[in-house]
Amino acid sequence: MAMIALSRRLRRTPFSDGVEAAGVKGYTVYNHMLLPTVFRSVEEDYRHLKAAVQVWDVACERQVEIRGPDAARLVQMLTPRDLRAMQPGQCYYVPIVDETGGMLNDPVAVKLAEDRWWISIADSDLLYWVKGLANGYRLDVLVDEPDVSPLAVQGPRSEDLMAAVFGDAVRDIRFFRFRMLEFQGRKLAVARSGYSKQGGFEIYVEGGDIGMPLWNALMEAGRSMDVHAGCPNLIERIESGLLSYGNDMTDENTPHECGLGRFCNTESAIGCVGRDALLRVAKEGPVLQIRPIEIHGDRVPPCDRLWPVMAGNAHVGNVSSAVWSPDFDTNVAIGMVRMTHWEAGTDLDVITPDGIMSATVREVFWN
Ligand code: THG
Repeated sequence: MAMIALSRRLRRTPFSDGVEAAGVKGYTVYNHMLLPTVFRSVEEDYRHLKAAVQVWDVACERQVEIRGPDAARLVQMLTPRDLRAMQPGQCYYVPIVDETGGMLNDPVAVKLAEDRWWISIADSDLLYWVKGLANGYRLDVLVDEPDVSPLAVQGPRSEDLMAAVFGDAVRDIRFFRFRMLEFQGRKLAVARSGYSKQGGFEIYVEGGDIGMPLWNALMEAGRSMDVHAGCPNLIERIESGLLSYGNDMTDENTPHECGLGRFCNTESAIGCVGRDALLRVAKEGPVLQIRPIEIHGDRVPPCDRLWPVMAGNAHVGNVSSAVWSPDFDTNVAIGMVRMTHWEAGTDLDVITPDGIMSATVREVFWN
């Protein structure tokens, strides 16, 4: 395929020099920023992620910062997840919905203080929706995109690597909690979280100037642990059932269709702008929903569009992400399937660019 042109609109990150030095072989664009997709090969990266430890430039997970007396009220307007019990030091995975209940984003919300929050966004321009609400409702808040760039450390040896750089305090951080830890005299939020199921941390690097010093410190400290530059891995994330906004769901889908009903407390999420719409759709239940799908036979081609899922001549869903899994020796996929055909064990056909392939709806993802 042809090259993509670099320009000011396609933003570099504070870690781009390190990513290039590590021999990045492919990128995607995410929140108008470079996101690496492959270093050695997607399969080699996958094996290494499951065995060792990787450092990921996920600066493209931009922060929408909300601060001021109305910050908590504004964040609750964004999501049907009830935030009343959330404490500073906690992170929540939160569906963000519009007034129709359509998904606008699926970020991690980080509560720094009662009046200061970061929304760590997936690939959509959520800043404008948040600014629009703040201004339309005349809220007493400031909304902007700060100079904060997440760096993820993922894999089974991530805790030992993080302890070498930040000290043993990292070992006491619980899942989806963060602590403020020091690096070169700067306090950074360090959370146990990340876009893999191999375990790991995310460092919210405040100030691009310490991006490369931190990248280099992690690479040096991890030399004996086989540390390598990595990135969110397509195979591992499909096996794990981690959704990709814009691929697996869009603003046409409700959180319930996305299988994110467990992150909704719509009845008690007073103030959520999508609350009435979601109360209506949640009563009936969704008529299509995300499912793990196994696609039998040869390895699938790259999935760069929806692949129709058929039951005979009836179109009953679409595959949105698919890839060959070396560990499970089959193609693993994520798709939306209509209620009539979403039961585990249902056999279906998927229309791929390589032809019609038989498939089976699975009970659970592959982890
Ligand atoms: N970390 C941070 N920001 C992010 C992502 C991230 N922004 C973009 C994107 N990823 C947002 N999407 C997700 C999707 C899944 C998860 C986090 C962000 C995730 N899900 C777990 C799960 O579904 O099992 C855990 C959810 C939970 O139990 O609360 O981690 O990765 N900073």
